[in-house]
Amino acid sequence: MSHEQFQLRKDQIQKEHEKRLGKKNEMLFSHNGIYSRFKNPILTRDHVPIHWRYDLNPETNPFFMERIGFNAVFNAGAMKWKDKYLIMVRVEGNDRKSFFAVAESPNGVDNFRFWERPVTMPQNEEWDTNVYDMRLTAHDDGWIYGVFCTERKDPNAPDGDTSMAVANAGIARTRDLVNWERLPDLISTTGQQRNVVLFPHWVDGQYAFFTRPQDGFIDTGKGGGIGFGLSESIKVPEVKNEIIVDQKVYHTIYEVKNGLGPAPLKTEKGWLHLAHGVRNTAAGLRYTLYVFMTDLEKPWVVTHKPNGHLLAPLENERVGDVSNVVFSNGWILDDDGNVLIYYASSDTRMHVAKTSLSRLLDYCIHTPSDRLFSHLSVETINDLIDKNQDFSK
Ligand code: M1P
Repeated sequence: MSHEQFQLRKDQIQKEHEKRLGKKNEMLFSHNGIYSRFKNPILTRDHVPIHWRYDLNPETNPFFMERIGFNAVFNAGAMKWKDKYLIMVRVEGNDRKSFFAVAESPNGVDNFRFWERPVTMPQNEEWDTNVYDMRLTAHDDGWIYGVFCTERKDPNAPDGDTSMAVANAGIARTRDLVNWERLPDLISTTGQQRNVVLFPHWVDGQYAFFTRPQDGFIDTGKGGGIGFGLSESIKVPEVKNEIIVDQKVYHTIYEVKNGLGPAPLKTEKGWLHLAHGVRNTAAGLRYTLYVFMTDLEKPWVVTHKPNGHLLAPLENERVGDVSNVVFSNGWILDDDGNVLIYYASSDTRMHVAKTSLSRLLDYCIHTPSDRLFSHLSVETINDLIDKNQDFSK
C-alpha cells in the first residue's frame, strides 16, 4: 500500500506544529500599569507533542489519524529550573482524565515545549481517578514537592449517582521533576480539600500547608476560605488544626469560595500571595485572581489586601470548557525582580502575564481595600478625586 496520504498529512501536521511552537509572543501595553498580558496563549492543546497523539507507523496508521486526543492544557504549577522556565501543566485528554506534564521555555513567555513524556505519578493503595492543579514548592528539606488535587468517586454516593466525588490533597516529591516519590494524601479533619499548597519553610519545625477545607466536592459549605495548618511529618501528613487566613465574604469577588494559587513569594515587606476568588452569577461561577500579603513571621496573618480582582477573564479568555474562569497555581520570580504569572483561562489554555515584585507590592500596599458597601466605595473614589485636585490640570 502506498503511504502517500500518510506522508502528506504527517509533513503538513509537523510543519504546522513547529511553526506554532516557535511562534514569538508579544507583550501588550498595560493600561492598569500593574501587569502586562501577552498577545498569545503560551500553551494550548495543539502544543501537545505529535508522538503523544499519532501512531507514527504508516502500516498501522495509514490515514495518519490522531489515536489519542487532548482536550485542554491548563492550571500549571511553575518554577525556574536550571535557567529554564518550567510549567507543570494539567493536561486533559479527550477521556476527561487529567495528568501532569512539564513544558519548558527559554524565556518564560514563548517557545514552550513539552518534555519527552508526561509525568508518571506513582499510585498509593487507593488509586487516583483524576489528578490536577499541582503546586510546586522547593522546600527547606531539599525536596521539590508537588501538591495536587486527587479525586475519587465518593464511596457514600447513593445508588445511581455516578458523579459524586471526594477531593483531597495528593503529595509527591522529586529531585529532578521526572522521578516522583508518592507520599500519603493529606489527613485533615475539616472535610474535603482542594487548592492545598505547601509553604516553602518550616514553621515551628513543622511542615506548613495552606488549605481550602470544603464540605462537598463543589460547595465549600462551612469551609470558610483559605486555611493554614501544620504537620509534624511529611511522611504522615496530618493537619490537626486549621485556622482561616482569608475568609470568603458576602458581596465580594470571593463570596462563594477562594483558594490559594502558587506558594507565596517572600518579600522584604511580607509574604505575597496569589489566589482565586469565586462568585456566583446568573451565568454560573466567575473565577478571578487577587493578591494579598501576610506577615513575614506569621504567614497566616493578612497585612494588606487590595479590593477586588487583580486579573479577570477578558475577551477570548472568557470562553472555554468552563467559561468565565481565570485560575493560577504557578508564578516565577526572576533574579531581576520580574514576576511571571502563569494563568489559565476557562479551563482550556495557558497564558502568562508579566509584572514585578515592586509593582505587586505597590499594588498591595496602596490599593484601597474593599469597604463592603457601595456608598463607601464612592467615598473612596471621592477621596482620590479630592487628592487629585491640585494635580489634574
Ligand atoms: O473550573 C474552575 C476550577 O474549579 C476548581 O477550583 P475550586 O476548587 O476553587 O472551585 C478546580 O477544579 C480547578 O481545577 C478549576 O479550574
